[in-house]
Amino acid sequence: MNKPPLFLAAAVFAGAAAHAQVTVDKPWIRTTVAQQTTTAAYLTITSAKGGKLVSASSPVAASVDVHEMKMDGDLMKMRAVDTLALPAGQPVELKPNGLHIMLTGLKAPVKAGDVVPIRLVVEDAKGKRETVDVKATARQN
Ligand SMILES: [Cu+2]
Repeated sequence: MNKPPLFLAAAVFAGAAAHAQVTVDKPWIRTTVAQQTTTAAYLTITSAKGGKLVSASSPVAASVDVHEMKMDGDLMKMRAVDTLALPAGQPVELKPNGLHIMLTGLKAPVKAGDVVPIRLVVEDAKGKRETVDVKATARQN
């Protein structure tokens, strides 16, 4: 009966060593104008071993979701994505007119140069979750 706990400890250690499997490049967030309570953030995310982005949050917004843009007839519409697949080693680019991180219920305007923290939760193929803290700098475009 002594072996299972030891095995578990080894698994936890391996999980800890797997951190930093996810890297984020070029995070930024779009500035808002007066009365605007939504905005979008963009970044490039890469999971070395593959996984999926399962949730996002930020202290500046009531809710944060991943959205995609899709043509609906002549209209470009956005839609929430439950999870965003991150193929192993392949950068996934979130950019204007494509995938984006949607922040709704902003508590204050986002001004140029603001640094907005966004927390991403990525799950690997084994269901192990990793938290990635991102700092997105605000700019207009
Ligand atoms: Cu959106």
